[in-house]
Amino acid sequence: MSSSPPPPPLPSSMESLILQLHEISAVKFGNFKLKSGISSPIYIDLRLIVSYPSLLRQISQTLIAAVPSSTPYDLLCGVPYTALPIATCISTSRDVPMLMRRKEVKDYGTAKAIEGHFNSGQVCLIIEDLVTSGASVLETAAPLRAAGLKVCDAVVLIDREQGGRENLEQNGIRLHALFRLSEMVRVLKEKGKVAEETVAAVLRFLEENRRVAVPKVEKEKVKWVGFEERARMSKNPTGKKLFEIMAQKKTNLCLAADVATAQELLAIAHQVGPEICLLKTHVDILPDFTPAFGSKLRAIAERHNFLIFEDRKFADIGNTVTMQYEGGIFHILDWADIVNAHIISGPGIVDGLKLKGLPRGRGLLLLAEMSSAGNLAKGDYTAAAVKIAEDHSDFVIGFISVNPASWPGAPVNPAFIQATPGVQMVTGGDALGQQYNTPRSVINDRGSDIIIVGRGIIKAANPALAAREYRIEGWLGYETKCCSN
Ligand code: S5P
Repeated sequence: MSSSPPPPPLPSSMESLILQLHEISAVKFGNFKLKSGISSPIYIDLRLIVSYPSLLRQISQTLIAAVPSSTPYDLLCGVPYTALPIATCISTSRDVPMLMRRKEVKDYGTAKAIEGHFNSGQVCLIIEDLVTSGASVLETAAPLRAAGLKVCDAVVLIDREQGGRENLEQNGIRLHALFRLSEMVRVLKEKGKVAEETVAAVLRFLEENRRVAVPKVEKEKVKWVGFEERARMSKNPTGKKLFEIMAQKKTNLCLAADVATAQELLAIAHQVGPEICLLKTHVDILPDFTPAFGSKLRAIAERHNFLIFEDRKFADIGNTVTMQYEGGIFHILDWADIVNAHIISGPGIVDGLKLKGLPRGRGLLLLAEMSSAGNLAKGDYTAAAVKIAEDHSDFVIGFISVNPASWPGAPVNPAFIQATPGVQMVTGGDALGQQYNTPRSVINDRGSDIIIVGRGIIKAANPALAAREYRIEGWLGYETKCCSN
């Protein structure tokens, strides 16, 4: 038995809403299997309301008016999918910004669980069409809360009175409902829309199913593997060495040494060397490059125990890249432990680079994603990079990635290393499309291993100190993963 007292009669506006829902066949009687697994003699399909704009508007307005004025909120989020149009209507009519939760987080790139702008600490009101156990509201509240939003209230059209209110309350969410299912069927009976036996069957069903448990979503236990073990898993000598250096030096920081001259680069390599596992160069930006550059940098790398990654981003056919890798004025093959490549030209690029690089024990990172706004490295492109890497795991040591935790089949084979650019202590971007995430979000939320930091360090007043701070942040992220294992 429900402990709550019988509700007061519904206002006529609510009765009219119920009759309209019945009119458009959004209320069905029969035998239906619900999301929670139980069989129900009544089914409510509010997806239909998109075909009735004036009803949709009416529902939206009545719904938001049901939220007590003492309930504050900065944002709205509709539970996908049925409540999305309702939330949109409320958002536009009340001028309250809306967020969207992605139902399929199996997306790539910068894909987030939540779309829209918000600040941590803002309050988000959840909009839902109908609540049974409350599971759907909780599924939407979880990523909102994980993103730093406060979720304290949810407003729904219909409360099926099957434990949703209590389950939500236990999770800190107050439920505001326009009406209960029992009220709805009583109105339909009074108006002669449904037979007495049917109403009795529904009420009996409600009585027998007062508490539908929220289905437990067992988080798949992913076996977490530390860098030492991953060093053993890598099939490439440079890949192994990189993991070993990270574990020994306790650093997952890569410096993007995008400074103006070779002289400056060698100087900063010296300063920052103790903090990093990897130093990334763009050798073609150095006006004072000389053939001795490579050996000088290698001497510093050996002294401080880091590897050298020339961010050449090869992109041509296999035959051309063999020449670009080995020849020209830079002779990259001679001094860079690691290079990277786009896969736009297909797997032949990896074959070409491998031809030259593998006999020298070098490694290759594939650009599976990019950090810049509007880039095209996502979806099938990212999946193709993973496939090519698997097919060449003796030479490919990992990926340049942004959000590998969101790739289908994630986590990817732990023998591969994930290195992520677009990192600064605060989120943001530059004027040319670069997008920054914080070290902790890159390592902990986005499933990466290495933070690649350029201007965050080289433009700092004291680059060595800044590098230390990034290293500490990145490593804390790694250690957090170890602890939560
Ligand atoms: O998608 C990418 C790939 C790379 S390698 N986005 C990037 O920013 N990079 C490189 O990372 C870029 O070429 C630069 O050297 C570094 C980022 O530098 P920052 O100054 O923005 O930290």
